[in-house]
Amino acid sequence: MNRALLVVGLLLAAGLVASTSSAKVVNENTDDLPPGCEEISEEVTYTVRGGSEPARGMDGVAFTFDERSFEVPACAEVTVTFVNTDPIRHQFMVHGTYPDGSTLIELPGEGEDTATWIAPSTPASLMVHCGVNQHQQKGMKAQFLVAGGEGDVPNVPGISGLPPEDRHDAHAHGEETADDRPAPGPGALLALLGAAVAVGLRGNA
Ligand SMILES: [Cu+2]
Repeated sequence: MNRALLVVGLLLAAGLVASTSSAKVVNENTDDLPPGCEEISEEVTYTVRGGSEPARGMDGVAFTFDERSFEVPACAEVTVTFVNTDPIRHQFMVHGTYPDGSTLIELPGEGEDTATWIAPSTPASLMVHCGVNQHQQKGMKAQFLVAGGEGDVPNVPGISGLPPEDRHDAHAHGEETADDRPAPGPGALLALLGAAVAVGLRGNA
């Protein structure tokens, strides 16, 4: 066996493990008031479950959040604890938050993490989704209606329609990617190593 190929395989395997091992929270904001907010109007908290379990029994929905429409007052401090019910990566990403444009909770597998942001001072409909490949299309979409909102965000299951493409279509088109699959265990890593070596050997032949 070619030793260089073995090293390459091991490095690939280590990288995969590292990339799937940590939760992250991006653009949390607990004290920077959006324009027009004199103070925090109210503190609201939610615990939201996301993944395949909340989608059970929903036609055409493979992944979703157990609550998909939230109504919050202007200038409210919103704290969300996101619970991932699956052994694969999911996100709770709120678009339109101040000051960075979005706030993200990402979990590589089962577990939970919490983020806080402050709602704008004027009516807005903020879109929430999971940005992992195809998850939004499979139903992982929600909305925050701030001060009554500005209408429903499109394609929120049970609120404003079904996702445009269901899981059967996605699978038929072969669109599932590495991000979609469970985090690799030892068996998957060995398979990856084997594949790397096989590719290398074929290249040498
Ligand atoms: Cu997801």
